[in-house]
Amino acid sequence: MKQLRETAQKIKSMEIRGAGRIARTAAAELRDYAERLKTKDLDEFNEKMSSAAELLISTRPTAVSLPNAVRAVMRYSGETVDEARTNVVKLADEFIANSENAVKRIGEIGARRVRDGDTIMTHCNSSAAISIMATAHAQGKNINVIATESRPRLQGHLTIGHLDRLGIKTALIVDSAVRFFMKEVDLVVVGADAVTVNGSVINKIGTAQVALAAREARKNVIIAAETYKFSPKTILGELVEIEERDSAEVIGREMLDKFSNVSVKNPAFDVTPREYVDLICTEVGAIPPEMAYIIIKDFLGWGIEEMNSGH
Ligand code: RI2
Repeated sequence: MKQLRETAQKIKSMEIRGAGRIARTAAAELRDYAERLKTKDLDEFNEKMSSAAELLISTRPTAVSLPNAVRAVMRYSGETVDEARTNVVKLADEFIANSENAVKRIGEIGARRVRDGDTIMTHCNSSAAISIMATAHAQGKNINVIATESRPRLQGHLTIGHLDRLGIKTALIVDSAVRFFMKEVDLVVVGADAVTVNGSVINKIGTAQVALAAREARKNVIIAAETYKFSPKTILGELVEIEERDSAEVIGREMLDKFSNVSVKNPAFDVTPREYVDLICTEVGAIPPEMAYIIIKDFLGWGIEEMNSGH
């Protein structure tokens, strides 16, 4: 229980972050938790697994990769605790392996859209988006990247570190300089925390502004998103909840306390309408946003009944 709580806390505090990574971490935690459960009683095992699943899902509300990963593991079955546990381990390991392969495959598919000499703008820190840039670079294409800081958590610093280690020339800019530099950009490549049934993309706050500036300058916007980033619940008309994070991420408490009439708003994500998205690169192919429904239906494999019952 202690380790489960610690993992949940690390995801909540963003010590472990990134939509794909929190999904893999949650799957691994459910596997390890099942292995630690000593009970021989199947009902008790199932109850404890369900509580663990709920705790992990509650840590961050927006990235749909998290409930999708948990759901993939919680499809386990078994007549005995041992059978159930073995199945949990299998499903978790499968999810993690598929997720890692998906990021690699997205790199291969997305790199086809990158030309030698391109300047790519990216926002925040997405392993799927970086996979595209890394693959293009490894293919010998000479690319330059413009990376935003991504206030308030400055995930852009992670991105420049990663690209630097790969030997990719990168310019770091403040978020408000996106439009200023858009004329130098050939392609925008960003990740996703969720993709809705109508092809809208939920990603780090500021992504919608980047896409808007790209549209104005007639530059293509490519989203790098594994199939488990697509949100089945949106088929039922549900909206993706936008996480609102602590004001202390934006301004220190001491500073804020000096004011009487000031509040801070800190949404972690925004919605980019599908009209601003040219292509979504998934591990099963590069699709126009209009095809999001097909991904949810055919590749996530969720039945409507299953969607109605739970997360
Ligand atoms: P990968 C991140 O969320 C960013 O919004 C990033 O674009 C997205 O997850 C996808 O990341 P946060 O955890 O799964 O920083 O592609 O809030 O790594």
